[in-house]
Amino acid sequence: MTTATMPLPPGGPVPNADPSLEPIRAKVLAGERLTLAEGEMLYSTPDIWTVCELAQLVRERLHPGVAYYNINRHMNYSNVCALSCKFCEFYRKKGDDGAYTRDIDYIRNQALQAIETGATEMHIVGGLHPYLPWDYYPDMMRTIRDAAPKLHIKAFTAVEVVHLAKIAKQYKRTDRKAGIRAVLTELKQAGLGSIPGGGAEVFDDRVHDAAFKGKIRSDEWLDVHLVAHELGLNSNATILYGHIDQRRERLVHMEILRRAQDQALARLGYAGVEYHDPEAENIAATQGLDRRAITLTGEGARLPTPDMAEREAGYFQTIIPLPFIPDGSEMEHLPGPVGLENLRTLAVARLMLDNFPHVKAFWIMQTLPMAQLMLQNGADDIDGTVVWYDITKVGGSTTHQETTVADLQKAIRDAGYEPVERDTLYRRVTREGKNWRTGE
Ligand code: V47
Repeated sequence: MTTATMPLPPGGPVPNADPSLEPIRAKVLAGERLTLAEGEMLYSTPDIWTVCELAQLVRERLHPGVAYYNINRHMNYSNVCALSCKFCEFYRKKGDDGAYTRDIDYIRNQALQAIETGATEMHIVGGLHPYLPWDYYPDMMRTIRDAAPKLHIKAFTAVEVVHLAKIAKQYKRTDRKAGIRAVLTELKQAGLGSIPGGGAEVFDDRVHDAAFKGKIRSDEWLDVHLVAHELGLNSNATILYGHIDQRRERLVHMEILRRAQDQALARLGYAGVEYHDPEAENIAATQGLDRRAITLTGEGARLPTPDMAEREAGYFQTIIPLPFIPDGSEMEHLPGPVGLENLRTLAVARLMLDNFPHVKAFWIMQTLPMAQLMLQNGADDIDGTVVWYDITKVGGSTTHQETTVADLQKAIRDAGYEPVERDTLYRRVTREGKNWRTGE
């Protein structure tokens, strides 16, 4: 039988076509919020291509024809950590082989090297160091700002910020936000520009207790981001999936994040609509989050812009789904998610997180070929040149994990998009060599 005479598979030309997704399609087209039950359908349907098509529809509406990358450099000031999370390959105990803590000269040098390559951003995270004094952290910010005033400093995951509030002796159990506000205010004055999305893992107590006991829970992670937003700092969010979590728990995580973003957008003047999802009401109530839904995915919706953050009202910019990388961790026996599960989770995140402007396929963890595929299935950003990455090493890679601008641009062009260099706040960058500016 030739291909031309072969019968079509059951259900027509789309493999596993699922007509029960049509009501979801209608809601996506109308820019309406999907319920948790609809999220479960997106995860359980065999028709993954319709899920991807819908995510792509949203992505195209928000960012037609373009995909973003940046020139950045990741730096870890120390891998010494008081915690021992089971999914983590990065942490060491003081005195262990390979434990390191960078001094201020090293940090200054990193900043100088970053601007030498034209970087616009330095992304800094580290372990919860048990002995470094509080002053080390604002000193680090000032050192970078003085050496490289234009370099945007995106630093400290929420769990680090809570740790800093403790070592700065600002942390009060009775008023957690006050301590967080005190340290973020000082760090911002010293040069901090925004907060990365790490450390969120999966907002679920069962998963927390089994895989990262000792780390802050969802309520404190949210406190840090909500306070950052109140101070006019933008932030990102992650979800670390594909270990002992279940798909339902990922959806609850997304529900909590979008409710927190509803709050940030309400502060920026966005109007919400009444939204009722009986299954989600409890989740919102336990987190004390607003009940009006603000979506950005409808036809003609206006995205928030960085000048809004400068008016003391930050917001979540990007969701970054992080597939669990087992290599070298205590949970190495688990297989980790691959291929279609990664593609589907990214598409589901694009559809459920209807008020997040951007979805990032972080090429270091997804791999560049997969990140490229994701650009056609919901993602609009693939992160940057990175240079040095110590948190995860896919398939035996080392800490030197760098890609060139040419490779990033080629991956984006081959996916059918115009590559747009952005700064951390998603402003377009115009560049001549290592000199750059934003604002056109
Ligand atoms: O906080 C740790 C996660 C995060 C593993 O904000 C792991 O733009 C997978 O947050 N497998 C760090 N994930 C990465 C991160 C990030 C990356 C790129 C951009 C941005 C941004 C944020 O990685 C950690 C933790 O949540 N992580 N171990 C692992 N084995």
